[in-house]
Amino acid sequence: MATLTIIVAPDPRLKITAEAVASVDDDVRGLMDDMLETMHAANGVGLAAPQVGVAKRVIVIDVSNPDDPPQPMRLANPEIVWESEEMVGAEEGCLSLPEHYADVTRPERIRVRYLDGDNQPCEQEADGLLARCIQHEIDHLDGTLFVDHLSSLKRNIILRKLSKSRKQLAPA
Ligand code: GNR
Ligand code: NI
Repeated sequence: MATLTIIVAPDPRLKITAEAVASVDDDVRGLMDDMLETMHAANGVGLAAPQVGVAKRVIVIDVSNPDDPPQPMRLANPEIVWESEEMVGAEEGCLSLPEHYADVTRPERIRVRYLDGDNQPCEQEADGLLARCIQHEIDHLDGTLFVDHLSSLKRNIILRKLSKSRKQLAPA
């Protein structure tokens, strides 16, 4: 197991469309475990492979309460096969947009199809934070960040602040 470096926006590696995996083999399982370790260390509830520089359709999620036992989920090639007409707004954050938060409106309930950590096809219905997190992570696989759901004004304010704070940390 290893912790990986999380890429911060703006970065072209966060804008790519990730490739489906052929199957969940030992390599993909290793990636999933490293991603879970990285996500837990960063106190996140989800992480997508492009955030650690890997252009594969792999996500991990753990929306369990920090005081309860962990409930890690490993999903490869996740696809939303149904979404509710009801939409709901809630505040989102992203480990690739540190310290920025905004309200995002998304379908309230979804059904997702995926391969689990044992390469087994699964389907699960989700609502609440889990549904929101699955949609947020699948967005990452298609090069979409939560700021892409906001007005260009709000998006550009956040991206400019991140770009500016990075230049101060590492003068080019
Ligand atoms: O840790 C995270 N919290 C979160 C809160 C609301 C909606 C989505 C998320 S996912 C985010 C971690 C992350 O950036 N995943 O890509
Ligand atoms: Ni994110």
